[in-house]
Amino acid sequence: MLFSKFFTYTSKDIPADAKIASHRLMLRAGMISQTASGIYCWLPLAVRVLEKITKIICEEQDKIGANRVYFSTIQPADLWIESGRYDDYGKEMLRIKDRKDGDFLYSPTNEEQATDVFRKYVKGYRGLPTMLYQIHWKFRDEIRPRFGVMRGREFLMKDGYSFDLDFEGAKATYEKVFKAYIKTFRRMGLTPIPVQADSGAIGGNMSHEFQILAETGESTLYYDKKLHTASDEELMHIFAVTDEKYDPKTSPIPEKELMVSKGIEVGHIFYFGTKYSQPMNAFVLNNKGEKIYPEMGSYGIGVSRLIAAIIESSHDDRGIIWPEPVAPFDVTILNLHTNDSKCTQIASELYEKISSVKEVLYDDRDMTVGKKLADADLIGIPWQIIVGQKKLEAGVVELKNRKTGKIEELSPEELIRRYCA
Ligand code: P5A
Repeated sequence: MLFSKFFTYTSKDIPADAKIASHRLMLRAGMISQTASGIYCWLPLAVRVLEKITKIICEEQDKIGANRVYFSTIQPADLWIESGRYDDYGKEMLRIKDRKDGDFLYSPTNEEQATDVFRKYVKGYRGLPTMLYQIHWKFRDEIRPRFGVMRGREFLMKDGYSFDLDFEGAKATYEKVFKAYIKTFRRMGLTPIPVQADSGAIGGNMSHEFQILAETGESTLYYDKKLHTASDEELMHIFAVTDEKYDPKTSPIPEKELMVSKGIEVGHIFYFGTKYSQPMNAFVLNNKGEKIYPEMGSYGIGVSRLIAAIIESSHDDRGIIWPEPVAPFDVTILNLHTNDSKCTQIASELYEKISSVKEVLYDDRDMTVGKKLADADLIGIPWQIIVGQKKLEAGVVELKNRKTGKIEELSPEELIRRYCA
């Protein structure tokens, strides 16, 4: 991609209400454009990151046999009347009338719809267990949208729904998704802290939030310090709660073993039994021909919020530092002197060759050296190849690591060999 053709406009002017680093940096890097309170347009740089995150999520969901779908964003109110949630959901739900005066809503979540699709197709126990998921836009009319895409009104969520024949099956599915989520977040360069959100009535903890440590997080976490060294198997059972649930009097962990940190909730998973399958009459016949209401769970990841969480946990004074697996590009080539024919020849050649193996943003814009270097640090692509007059005279270009700031000098040929060998 040529930067001169890439719809990305960096800026220093950002509104005063952008208080946290991720909000400020997303605006400065030209990733999002606000349309209304809590509602954003996602611009090319951000879309590339959303797609990287999506790909990682889908790969891990594939491995546990979940099926990707798109539910409709608009749902008839009838579905929610059936489950009994239509009135309970309150003002957060965006309610819509169509031209025939029919009641509709914009999906804030899709438990009802998943149950509806399930009941239309699955009639017998052989169809279980099964899991449907999507990555799609949601709308919740939050009272206080804030911190940019961190708490939006329109936001992108991965939402999954599972159906099992009995509690044991549902528990096994829940544990499978739990582990897949841990892997998913780790692959994005994050350290997830699974927090017990609800000590469910039936056997063990069956609701977890996945938190990312960050000073700007909205939740306060209390957790056993063993969590940092626990295996994936142990993670689910190590004490970790949010402040709403923490009571020093009943805490199973002595204070000196406890860590207290701020966190950002990037995922939330639930087991809820037959809460929807029963009222919506989504039954299947078991192997004895008896009616069974599937045991269900739902599993959410805040995909758009994740971008903000990743930035909160990986940035410095100069800008974003993308972890390689979610970076919008693998490497950026900076042609510092576009009017110098030697610089342009070398930079173009590097671009052509390296593009065949990596995703490259070639900064071919006619701008000052200072602006180019500042933009590259702001946008945060993990590797920068800097092509400048002086260094080229000495036969080298620079390879800079955005995270460490370390610069290596290499000849263009060596660099091509390194990437393309
Ligand atoms: C689980 C999947 C649910 O909605 N139903 C389907 C369940 N859970 S949740 O906790 O309410 O949301 C899942 C994740 O979505 C993110 N999220 C948000 N992101 C940005 N702005 C918002 N207003 C917002 N609300 C929720 C969170 O990451 C949450 O964990």
